[in-house]
Parts: sequence; C-alpha cells; structure tokens
Amino acid sequence: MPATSTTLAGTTRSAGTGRSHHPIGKPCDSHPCQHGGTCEDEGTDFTCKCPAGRGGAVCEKAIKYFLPSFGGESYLAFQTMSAYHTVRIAMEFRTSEMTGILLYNGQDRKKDFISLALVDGRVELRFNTGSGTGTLVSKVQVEQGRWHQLVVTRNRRNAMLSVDSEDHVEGESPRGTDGLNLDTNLFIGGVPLDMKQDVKERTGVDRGLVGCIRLLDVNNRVLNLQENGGDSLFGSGVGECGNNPCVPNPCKNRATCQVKEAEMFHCKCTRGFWGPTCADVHDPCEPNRCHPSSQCQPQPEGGYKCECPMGREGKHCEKVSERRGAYMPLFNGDSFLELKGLHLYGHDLRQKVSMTVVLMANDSNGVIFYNGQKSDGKGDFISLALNNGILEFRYDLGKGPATIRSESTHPAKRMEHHQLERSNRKGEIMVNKKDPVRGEAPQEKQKILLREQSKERRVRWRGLEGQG
Ligand SMILES: [Ca+2]
Repeated sequence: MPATSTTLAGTTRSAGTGRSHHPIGKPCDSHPCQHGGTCEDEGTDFTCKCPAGRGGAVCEKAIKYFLPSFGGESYLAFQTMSAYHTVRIAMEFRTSEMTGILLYNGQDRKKDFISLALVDGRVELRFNTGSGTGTLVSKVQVEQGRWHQLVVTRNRRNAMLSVDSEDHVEGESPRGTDGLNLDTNLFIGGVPLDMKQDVKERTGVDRGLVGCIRLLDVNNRVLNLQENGGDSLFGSGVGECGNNPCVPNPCKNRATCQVKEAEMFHCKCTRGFWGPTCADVHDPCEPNRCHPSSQCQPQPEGGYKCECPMGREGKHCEKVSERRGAYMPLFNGDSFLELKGLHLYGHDLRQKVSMTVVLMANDSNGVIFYNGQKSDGKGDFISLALNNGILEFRYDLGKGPATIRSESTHPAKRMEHHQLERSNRKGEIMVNKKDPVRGEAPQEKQKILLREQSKERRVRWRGLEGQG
C-alpha cells in the first residue's frame, strides 16, 4: 500500500534557502516570519502578517486580546452561520476608516452570501439567496473612533437594518429564491487574501475594518471574540483594541517603528544596523556559523538562530539527532516534508491508489500532500487538503480534476483517520472509517502519470501526523 510513512527519510525545513540579509532573491525567500506568519516583500524589505494570537516584527510575540482590533488586512473566522430562512445579527464596532468589511459569510463557488460593510461611513447590508443581491444602506453616518451598534434581521428575501437605535431601513433581494445557503466560515473584520477578489465583486469593498469589534451576536447567541477560549477558529493580524504596537518603541538603535496591522510593526533600521528590530550592529548571519544543511535566521531580540533540518540538532545543527525510527512531524504552516514520488511505490499505483492518512490539524485550512507530474504544477496530480475543515481529495487524469469532499468537518486538534481510494476514474474518501463519499474524474485518460517527486507540504498547520 503506497502511503505516507512515519519512517521515510525526509527533510523538513523552512521552504526556500535564500537569505533576507543578502537579497539574492526576494527578502521573503528566507521565510523570516515565525509561527505561520505570511511574508510580504516590500522592495528590499519585508513585512509579516501574523496569525491571530501573534504579533511583533516577525510574529515572535504571543498576543492576548480581549477586544479584537483589526488593521485593514486582518480577520477572524468562525463557524458558518445558520441563516437559511432567517438570521439575526447584532454587532458593536468602532472604526477609524470610513470603508471596510465588518462581516462576511458566503457560499463556496456559488452565489449566496451575506455581508456587512462600511461604505463611505454608512453601514451597508448585502445578501443574495441565489437570485440577485439585495442592498440596504443605513441612514446613520458612523463617526471615527466612536462605538456604534447595528442590528440586522432577515426573513427570506426581506431584511431590516438599524444602526445606533435609529429607525430601521428595510429592503429585499430579487425574487426567485429565498434560502441563504452559506458554507464558508463566517468572517469578521475582513476576509483572507484568497477570498478578497470574490468578496470585492460581491460587496464592492476591497479592504477590511480598521478598528475594533466588541460584540457579535448571531441568532441571539453572543460569540466569544477573545483570543483565549474564544469561539474563533482562526484569524490573522488581530490585536487588542486600543494598543499601539509602536508604543513604547520596540525598535532598537534609533530605528523608526511603523504600525502594520493590529499588533504588528516594522522597524526601519538606521544605517549599519540589522535584524527585525535593528538590534544587531552587524549581520548576525555573517559569517554564517550554521551547518550547511541549515538556515541562519536573524532574531528580533538580536543574534541568530540556525533552523535545523529534520535529523539534526544543536545550536548550529552540527549534531546528528539520536532519535530514529518513528516520529511525528510537527508542521508550522510553512514547513513541508519531501518524500519520494508515489509512482515509486509500485506500478500498481497507476490504476489504483489506496492511502491512509492519520493527522491532527490546528487550523482548518492547509495542504496535506501533493504529488504532481511536473514541477511547474501542470500535468496530472493527486492531492489532499483541508478547506475550511472539509477534506478535499483531488486528482486529475488529464481530463480535468475530480474533487471529492468529506461530508463531515475535520475536528480541530484531534487525531483522525482518513482513507483515500482511487481506482481508475473513481475515487472515495472516508473519515474515521465512515461516511464514504465517492466521485469521478472525467472519462478517457485513466492513468495518472506521476513522474516527479511527491511533496509533503503543510500550510498553516501546527500539528500533524502522516502514517501508512
Ligand atoms: Ca440559495
């Protein structure tokens, strides 16, 4: 049985081998952001976007928030709303910008959605049950820095919106359908980058809230927005309301601090200083003392850290680890294991694949494995990923991809067994040995050609086990 195995020799590393302080490639090539932060190149410099609960220059700081604040590119995700025929939403927020997404819940690859956004200082409700968008605009103009409250009640195609206990506004969506089919996560403060374009087309708003949300009540249930023990599933760029990450100035040696999102900052070093907070007088990775197999990473507090590949340890990754045999690799969102290609497990694979994957995920999105035919991403492939908690088993035999989605959501932070079967065009996915879901790829070409190596790559995951 070809499978991911716990004993295969693989390498785990931060993807990429470039180094930020010697920009042969782009600054982000060295993957300087920690704890699952996303790196964005800004010329010769970079900035990190940190997952909710993290902040600092390279997401090194653990952030606790009670009242979440959003910086325009941030968001918090919750379970999808129950809103088919009716829904009631109450929210309290404050803002420093007059335009930005307050709330969004949609339907993946289909039309249905409901959104609340600030548009030029007015609250706008939009919703589409499948036959067109209904739009309601509040009469009240929001004020910068003041707390406002809004209440939405929707019954089929009819909706009411009231802001700050003023007279409500009424409206309806076009005739034809009246059930709101929502299946994405519920997002507040903004949406993830990959949804931005879609959300912009539907709401007309392309940025998130710059401000705070202190209350969210859906169907008369108050959601806990706190970092600790809250109802949120994941998020990005969220901090504590009212905090300024640049006060006191965390940058050293007269560097200027720039606020980036809530709780994130970027230090502009003065000449001659190095590192995320400009703490070093010289490049701490020059000379590079790390073992050639590892990567040198300047640290926010000054100095450097060698990021060892799997099987090596010690300050400079100079030692070969004692531990051998079975291990349970932990992925941080940017790490991956590269294993030999599935086609090397026996020719039988070309008609039939049978895999068992045992994993634990701390996030509801991420790639579990990918094995392609060509390294440019073209050609046949087979992959498994989590998309909003749903497992997606995909394969392409050259006539278009087949996608099989699990019926149940993969629970966070629990070990689960998944069984994947593919026999010619037909595929099946089973979660914990039950609820099999079957699917088919388009006809004709029936053999998957996988010439290139299988890449185990996990995005935004912190804990996970693969086993055959
Ligand atoms: Ca619908």
